[in-house]
Amino acid sequence: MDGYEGKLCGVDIAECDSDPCMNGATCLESRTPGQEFFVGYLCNCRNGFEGAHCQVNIDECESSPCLNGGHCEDGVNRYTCECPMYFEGTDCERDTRTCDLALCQNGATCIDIDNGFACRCVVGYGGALCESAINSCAFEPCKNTGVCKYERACQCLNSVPDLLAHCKSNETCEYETCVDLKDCDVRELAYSCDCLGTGYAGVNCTEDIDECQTGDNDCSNSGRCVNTLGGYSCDCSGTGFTGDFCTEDIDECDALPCMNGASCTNNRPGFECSCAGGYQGPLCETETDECASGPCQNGGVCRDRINGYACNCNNTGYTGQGCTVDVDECTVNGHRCSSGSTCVNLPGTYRCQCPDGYRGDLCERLPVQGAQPHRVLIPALVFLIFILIISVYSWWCLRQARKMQGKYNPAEEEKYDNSLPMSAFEVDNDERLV
Ligand SMILES: [Ca+2]
Ligand SMILES: [Ca+2]
Ligand SMILES: [Ca+2]
Ligand SMILES: [Ca+2]
Repeated sequence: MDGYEGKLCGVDIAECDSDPCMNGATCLESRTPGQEFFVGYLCNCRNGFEGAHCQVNIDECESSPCLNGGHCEDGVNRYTCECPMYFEGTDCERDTRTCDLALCQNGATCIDIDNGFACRCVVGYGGALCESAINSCAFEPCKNTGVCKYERACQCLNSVPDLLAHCKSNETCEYETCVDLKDCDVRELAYSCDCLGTGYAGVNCTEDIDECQTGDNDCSNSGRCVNTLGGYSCDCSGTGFTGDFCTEDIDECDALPCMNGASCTNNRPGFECSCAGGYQGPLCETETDECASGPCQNGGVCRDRINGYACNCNNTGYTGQGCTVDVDECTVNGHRCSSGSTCVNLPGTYRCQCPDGYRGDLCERLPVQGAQPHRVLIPALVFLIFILIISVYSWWCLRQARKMQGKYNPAEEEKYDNSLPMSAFEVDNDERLV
């Protein structure tokens, strides 16, 4: 165990004999193990020192006791302040400056007060001597080209003179310069933004104005308002106008929109095409189908042409531009009535008036023979007589055959051997073959 020696550690060592404590400290021996001074000894430091052996000189300057820029000099259990010019006192706390020194800067007004002087800064400056420009606009808080205007961030109210309210660069009041804290007013903002004409609103001109919603837009002639960030635009499509606000008429004729020889007239808005004959449509782009109205009558075939039509009246019986004029087939010799018949003109056709006895559309059939009946009757009578003779003869032959009363069956030889002359069978006519 420290501080003891011997076989049973029972002999206390006299540590203080070797002067372990520094800087004039008092050394105390510990005599009883486990009690007050178990280490064996203790250094009782003088004021201004610390540490186990009082080896450390305490730095009294550490708390920066010297005010107003005074230089601190550390001593033993004390400090001394070397004050700058015009400052006095232990801690340089006394300000002996007066307005005579004209220390206020940047156009500030100087006021003599009990301890020194005070500067009333002009707007835009702060600090004890108004030496710092504290224009919060320097931080550019106003966006989107909003114009920033600096306003003092703090002021003292009521009985406290305004001039005593100094603004630090961060624009909070130096409260200590106000007599009473409650009298010092800090504005939330030390600036204001003028957003006029920026298209934005809000404290910092960051909120887009929807000009289409507010109606604060100049889109004309039914141009469609389109909101954009910081402004708006006008969609002039379909209006016939152009320009930022759809106010300039488009001369559409410049682009030669009218087709097929049409003439173009610029209007405000729009334009107009005057079509050449035979064309139609807004741009005269369509060739008119003159056949569409069915101008060809009586089955005439219509053929469309430019700015007109033609009727093919072939085989209709009509003629003329619209196949409306009847063809007089009888006079133009266009009929086929047989000679001798009379042509009668009809609308779209003709007919043939046949002479007596002639028939057919064209009276082409010969006259009927009924007018000379002997030409038919005589051949018919001859024919009948012929039939009668044949019949009588046949009857006579049949009667003769029945008189024979028998039948003849030829032998096989008769059937197949034609060489046998019929004379071999010559018998009496009355003899019957069996
Ligand atoms: Ca906008
Ligand atoms: Ca136009
Ligand atoms: Ca046509
Ligand atoms: Ca006719």
